[in-house]
Amino acid sequence: MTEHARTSVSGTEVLDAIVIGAGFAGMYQLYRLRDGLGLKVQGLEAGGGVGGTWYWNRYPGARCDTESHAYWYTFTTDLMKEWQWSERYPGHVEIVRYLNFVADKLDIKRCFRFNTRVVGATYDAAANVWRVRTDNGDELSATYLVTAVGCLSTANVPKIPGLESFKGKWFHTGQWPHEGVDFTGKRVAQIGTGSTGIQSAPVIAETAAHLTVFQRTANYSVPASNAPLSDSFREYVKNNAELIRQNMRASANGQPFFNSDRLALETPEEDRQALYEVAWRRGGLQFRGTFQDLLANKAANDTAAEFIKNKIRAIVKDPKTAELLADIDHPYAAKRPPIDSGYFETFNRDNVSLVDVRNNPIEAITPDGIRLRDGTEHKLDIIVFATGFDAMTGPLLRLNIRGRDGLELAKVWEGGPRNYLGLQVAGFPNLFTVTGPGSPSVLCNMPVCIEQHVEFIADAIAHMRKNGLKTMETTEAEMEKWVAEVNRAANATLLPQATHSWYLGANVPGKPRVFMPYAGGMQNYRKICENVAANNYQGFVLSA
Ligand code: NA7
Repeated sequence: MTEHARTSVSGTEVLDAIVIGAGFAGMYQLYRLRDGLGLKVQGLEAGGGVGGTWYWNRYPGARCDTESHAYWYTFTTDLMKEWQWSERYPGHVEIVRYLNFVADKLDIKRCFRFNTRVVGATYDAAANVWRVRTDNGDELSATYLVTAVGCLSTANVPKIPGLESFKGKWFHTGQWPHEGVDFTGKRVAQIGTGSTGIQSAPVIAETAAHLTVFQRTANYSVPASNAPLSDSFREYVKNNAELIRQNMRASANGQPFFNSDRLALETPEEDRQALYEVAWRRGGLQFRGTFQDLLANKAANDTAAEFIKNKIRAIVKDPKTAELLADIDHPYAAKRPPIDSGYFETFNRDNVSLVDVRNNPIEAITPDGIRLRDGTEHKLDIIVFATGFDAMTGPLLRLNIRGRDGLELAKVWEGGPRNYLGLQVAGFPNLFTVTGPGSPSVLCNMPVCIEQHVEFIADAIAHMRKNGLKTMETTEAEMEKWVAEVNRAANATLLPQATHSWYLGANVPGKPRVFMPYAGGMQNYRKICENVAANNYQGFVLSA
């Protein structure tokens, strides 16, 4: 026990901190509190190992859309120099291997209880502790509670009547069986054409007898142009680790590249097309940075949208399928822009077909397959739900968190998430939410915003302990102001124009439509947080 640990009235040890989740965020938070501050910390993780999102998302083709040399911890360049990625975009197996490498290096696995899901967390004001219950029946107490549960960890399986009657097998991509799924010779349905579906369809099609993709909303996608990394690039990364880290921290999206200063609307048509063509061939998320005004101006965005739609029409041979795939109803990158490895080309295979469920929705799942509203029935052996997540709020709400006087987080958020800086909710002292709604989170390269939050939280706790302060809690007034700022930032962009986006909670029936991530840019958000800390944690009430 460290000198900081104390004992509760019932005699059970009170930990300094509990960290929920063993992904990028939880691992670093635990390390930072334990080794940086010398606290007694317990980690709790539902999965059987470290990895977070990547522990669960093992579906065919699962791969990160941030380039590998930017998808890792950068809090120390030592780790950047020791690890070598093999491909331009890291696949899920390699990411889990990387996170295990870091966990072993930092010796943090011994501080996590795996296969342990948190089912409740209640603040005990008299003792100033959080009491956390797990599905193993344990109760743990700690002064500080940090959630590091990720933004995309609560699977969204649509409630389609009849699913329980299906005689075949079904899977959600975010809860993929660790032993894998054999599609050989099977008639497979994939519902969903977001980033996940766009990654999985080409791989499933390679072995399935037939793959039918059920598309509700057509989506843009740009080639990932994934490839093995050359030795010279890996050498470059090693020699330039500090520069890469600085660029990631200075950019709006936590990426190692910067968006161009050029404006699409001020660029002559011929040059504009040439620039898009170069960006298309280079591939990846950088396509979004071809021009500065793509997410600010609809007419500018239209130029990128039309370029991609024309590419789809050129790639897909069957004109009807091509038109369905290119019939995209929202601005480019207003929803998360996928990148792919042969997605549109997949529809040129004889064993792949596309079904429009926008105009002819899925009515029921039958024992033998999927029935559409017009009565058409698709006979199936396997259904893959690539239907996304109850994003951002879902993972937090299912923790069943109660603050002062039994106040339920679910109650405070019934009209949508409200908090300060995405970090704290009034009525929930000493509870910190890493990459909570209202922070840049999913609009940023996740490790970058995670590191910033983890460091902010660790510094705030250090400040409290140094100054003999017992609680840190934001106020209703600060939450109001921050929610207004989150809305202002979103409305300054085209992002809210994708009205069916999970950024808005629109993919989950009944979920409040509130734009959740902070769209003001990671570099600006970082400055806001630095000013808050420098001004004695302005917006938080610190009590002795
Ligand atoms: P997304 O981006 O939420 O995509 C889910 C897809 O599933 C999307 O095409 C949805 O159509 C579709 N969907 C959801 N429910 C249904 C029903 N009931 N019927 C038909 N189609 C449905 O999730 P992903 O897993 O692809 O990606 C999530 C993030 O992970 C991604 O953005 C990256 O950040 C990593 P819709 O568009 O709602 O009409």
